[in-house]
Amino acid sequence: MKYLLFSILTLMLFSCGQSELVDGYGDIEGYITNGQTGAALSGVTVYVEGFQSQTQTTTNGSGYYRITNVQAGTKTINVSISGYIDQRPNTFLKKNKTNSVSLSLLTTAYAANKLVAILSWNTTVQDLDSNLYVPVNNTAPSTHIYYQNVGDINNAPFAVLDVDDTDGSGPETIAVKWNGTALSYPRKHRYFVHNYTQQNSPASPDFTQSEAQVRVYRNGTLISQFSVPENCTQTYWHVFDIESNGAITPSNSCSNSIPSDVY
Ligand SMILES: [Ca+2]
Repeated sequence: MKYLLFSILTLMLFSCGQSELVDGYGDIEGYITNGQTGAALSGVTVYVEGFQSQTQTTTNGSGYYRITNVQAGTKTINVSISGYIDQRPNTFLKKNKTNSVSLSLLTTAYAANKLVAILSWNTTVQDLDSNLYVPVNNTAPSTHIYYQNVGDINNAPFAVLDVDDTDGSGPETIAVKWNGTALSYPRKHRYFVHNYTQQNSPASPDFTQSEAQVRVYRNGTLISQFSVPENCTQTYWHVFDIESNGAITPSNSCSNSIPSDVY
């Protein structure tokens, strides 16, 4: 019994300690962009859910917003503008810090009947590159979609790189056609990211410092999101494969050699 009481008291103390971690206030700022074009979006409504009246603001002409003095802890940020799919990212807001929450929004028209992968990162790394292997023929090699071969969404390979960002932050967006039940080429596709800056200048910040994230939407619904692994110091990040029916199989592994073809 003594031991049980002691355990309960310890648990209570520990719980109090945990809640103290989120005492205090922090700020949130970020940029909201069009995921298809990379253009800044002005007039976007942004607020912290549960605190709408105190925190609601809109982005300026640069797509920038800032919300100050938000209680620290896990918060849901609500981001919306007419014509685009709303976003509600969860973020852990640190106290006494400016927390960065930048997002790219898709129009409902663009997102329809597609799988869309949006890569974003911070400004420490200038140039990350999105890559996709598409098995156009039933033999290797697959068609490789990247900045030198951007593809086409309406014709073979029915996949396209819409934005190549080279000056930090992204977004960098690849879209694949999906008819509701299958991809146009109903075989596995492979998506990975290359740290182009580090490859050409090894002393440059690596993936771990880039805070890279990939969000995957299918028909406008967020179905997966990935953060770069904490120990990813290599130059390639194999993020996921897309199965023939449009399902996502995570990989989240890093290497210094380009990921193998899907064959
Ligand atoms: Ca790039």
